Amino acid sequence: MTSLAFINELMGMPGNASAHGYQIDHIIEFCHWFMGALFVGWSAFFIFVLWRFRKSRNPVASHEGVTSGISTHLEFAVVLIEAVLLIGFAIPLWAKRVNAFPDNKDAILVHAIGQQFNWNFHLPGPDGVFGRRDAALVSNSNPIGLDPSDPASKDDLVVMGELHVPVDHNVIIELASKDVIHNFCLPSMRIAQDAIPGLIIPMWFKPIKTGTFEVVCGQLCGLGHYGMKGTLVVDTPDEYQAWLKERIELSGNQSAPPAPGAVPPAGAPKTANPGGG
Ligand SMILES: [Cu+2]
Repeated sequence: MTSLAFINELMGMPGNASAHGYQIDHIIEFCHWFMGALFVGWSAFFIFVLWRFRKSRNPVASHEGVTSGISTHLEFAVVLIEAVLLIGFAIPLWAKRVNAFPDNKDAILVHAIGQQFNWNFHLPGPDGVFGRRDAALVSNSNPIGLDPSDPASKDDLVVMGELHVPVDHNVIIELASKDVIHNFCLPSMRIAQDAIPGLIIPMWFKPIKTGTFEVVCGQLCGLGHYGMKGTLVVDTPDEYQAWLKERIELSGNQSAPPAPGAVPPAGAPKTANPGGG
């Protein structure tokens, strides 16, 4: 199957960087080849029809039409293949993505809050607990509406546009939106999820390659939609700890970061939804 995978690259897909991505790639690969075959088949049929039923050969229209059943059989075969793809592969894969979440203890937990037109990331900081968020507290200086009266929010980190995660760790992202429907799309991680005002929706993936990857908004969310991009940086564990330490220092919090090598922030309780609904 891998030797046939070049078609995805040909169609402009970026390389896969997540643990589950190859499964998605196989389905897309098969769809590309299947659509290619349909395209060639229907195009050949179209050209044949133009030639076979030209006016000089058929001066008078036939009111009887097609009598052979071959087109019905072909149509049925196409529907059958599509049904197998959908019911046999796509839906089970999707069900696995949304049902089989890793344990919070084995994952990095991050909140991503979409707004017109950027992504805010909320990390729990050294205490590993997310502070409360409230839509009523949202302001220019407090883009995610963090509640300063909540002790857990004191050491929280809020980062705009750029999220760092360590390689080979499960990452759970809880998505929210402050205004309209956005879509947190990580093409290289082969995952995307809508961010809907009034809801907190989790998604997860496991990056297997270090590097810098694009975060895009996958829903047409307004005039600035084209610019709603962010960056996902997949670090080695050491680089990740260094980044966390730097963010903690920048946020003016002097508490020590989690011990190097430790799996960082996890197991935090659900927070209030800043979208407000
Ligand atoms: Cu958007």
